Amino acid sequence: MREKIEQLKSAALRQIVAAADLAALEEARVRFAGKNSELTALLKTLGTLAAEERPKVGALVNEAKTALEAALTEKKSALQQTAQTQKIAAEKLDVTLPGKGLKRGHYHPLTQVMNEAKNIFIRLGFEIAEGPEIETEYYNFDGLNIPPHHPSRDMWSTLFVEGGQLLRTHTSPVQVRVMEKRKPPLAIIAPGRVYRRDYDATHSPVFQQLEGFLVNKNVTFGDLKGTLTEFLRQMFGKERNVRFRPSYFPFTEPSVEVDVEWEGKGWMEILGSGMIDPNVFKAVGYDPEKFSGFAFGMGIDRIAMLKYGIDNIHLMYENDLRFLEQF
Ligand code: 2U9
Repeated sequence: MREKIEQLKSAALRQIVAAADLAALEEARVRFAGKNSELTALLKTLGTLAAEERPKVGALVNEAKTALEAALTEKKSALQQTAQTQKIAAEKLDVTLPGKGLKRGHYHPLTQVMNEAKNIFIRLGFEIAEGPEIETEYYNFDGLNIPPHHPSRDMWSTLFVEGGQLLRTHTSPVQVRVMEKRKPPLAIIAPGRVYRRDYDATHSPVFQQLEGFLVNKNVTFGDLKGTLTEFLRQMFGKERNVRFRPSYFPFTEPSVEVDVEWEGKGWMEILGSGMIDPNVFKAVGYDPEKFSGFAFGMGIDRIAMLKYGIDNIHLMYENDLRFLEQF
């Protein structure tokens, strides 16, 4: 019996010392010190021994158990220490490595040009007004001196919606609404999306406009020319050639169109303008004898195409990253 105990004890200690990891150590514990271990089984057979042997053997078994438990505890903490050291080594961070650069987003080219245009006019003293994209015929046409059945309505390829309303073909309705509510002096810009039934390289069914007007006493064509020239200089630089040429719009008289020189390719029309027609003033209740003003309108898409050399307007509405990343 004593021999058996000694054997078990040294076999157990060997296995404990040899355990390579916590799982192996647990296996040794179950095998030599667990409920179903041989040592436990030995304790249960104490009853079969002679009475004077029992306490001695019992003490031996207990001593063996205590020794095993001490060895287990010691080995366990050594293994835990090793595991911890390995884990720290494996997870080591080199804080001196360069970080992964965060990719920075940017505004859509149209938004960039729109913001630039708005800011130029804001610096010149204009304020921004906005209005609905679904409009009535009155605000889109009649109020702008474009009567029903008048051939000038053909200038806008209008998209109608149910209930007699339409998608605004320009942002002019915003300006009619402002004039109805407020009295001069006024200097307003109306930026926004507009819609026309048009489709080719330079026409999209949705595009962005910036229109504006200035109304006061004694506003002249000189004010129109000065304001727009200043805008063009800030947008395209002082060196760029521009030209004003006579044109026609139902809501302005006289009217002009402005072209910007297009390196080597002639001229590109980018805006229309004119002195506000007396009929427009009458429609909003202003006295055309007392007030005068100029109005203008420009296609933001066109300006972006000219500034960045984009030859197809649709690129700006397809949102292909290969295109957008270039701005
Ligand atoms: C009111 C009175 C007058 C706005 C104007 C233009 C000339 C014009 C086009 C340029 C290219 C639109 O983007 S485009 O297709 N616009 O030529 N717009 S005068 O005149 C107004 C507006 C509102 C009350």
